[in-house]
Amino acid sequence: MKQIVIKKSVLESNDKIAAMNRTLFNSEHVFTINLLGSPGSGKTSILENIISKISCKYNLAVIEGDLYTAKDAARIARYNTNVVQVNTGGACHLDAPMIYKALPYINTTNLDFLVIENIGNLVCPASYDLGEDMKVVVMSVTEGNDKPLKYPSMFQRSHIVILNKTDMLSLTDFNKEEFYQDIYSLNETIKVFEVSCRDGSGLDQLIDCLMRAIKNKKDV
Ligand SMILES: Nc1nc2c(ncn2[C@@H]2O[C@H](COP(=O)(O)OP(=O)(O)OP(=O)(O)O)[C@@H](O)[C@H]2O)c(=O)[nH]1
Ligand SMILES: [Mg+2]
Repeated sequence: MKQIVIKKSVLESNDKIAAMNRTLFNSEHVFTINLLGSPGSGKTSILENIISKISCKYNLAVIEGDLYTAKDAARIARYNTNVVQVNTGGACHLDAPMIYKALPYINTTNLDFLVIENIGNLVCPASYDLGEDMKVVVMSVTEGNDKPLKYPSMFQRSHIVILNKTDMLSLTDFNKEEFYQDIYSLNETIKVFEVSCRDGSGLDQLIDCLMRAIKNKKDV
């Protein structure tokens, strides 16, 4: 009982800072996504593909969440992208105050698109609003098609699910029919993109969708 009260107050104060982040993103017309998913599902690999195709057209910045290392930020920095590493020191999710503290290190003036790669975890990060426009969850076929029903809030709160590593489909027992049935039973408006960072399939459709959203936010 006591734990429930504490959790509520943490989320309430998180929401206040998330609203401040959102106000900044809206005033600067920055389309912002919270990139979520299990460890190793392919979040950074997808981000690398997004950067290569979007950065010639739009100004992009990245906030990388990691428990202790700067390995993903180092991958992103290779693309000459504005990237800030946030280390949580062991915490299993990013929260809105962490993003608020990172924002002074990003020039949001003339920024079009901000991607926040969250900690690899299908549970806790779903509960923390960061001020983003969209939650985008990455899951890979190697994780098994039962994950949406086992970790429902992540899929209920996301706008997009990226089903990654489709090049490995034939090596797994992933059942696409069950996956689609489960995912739409949790969230009937979620958009699904089947992609592979290995052979590049499906990425153009995903990137078109993101580019439309970036443009819409610019035009608001
Ligand atoms: N076969 C295959 N491997 C992939 C694909 N996408 C990513 N990988 C591999 O999966 C591993 C994990 O990819 P990352 O992009 O680091 O995954 P992540 O979700 O960012 O991982 P964390 O940040 O540690 O949670 C790497 O070895 C990638 O090369 C894919 O579409 N197909
Ligand atoms: Mg990563």
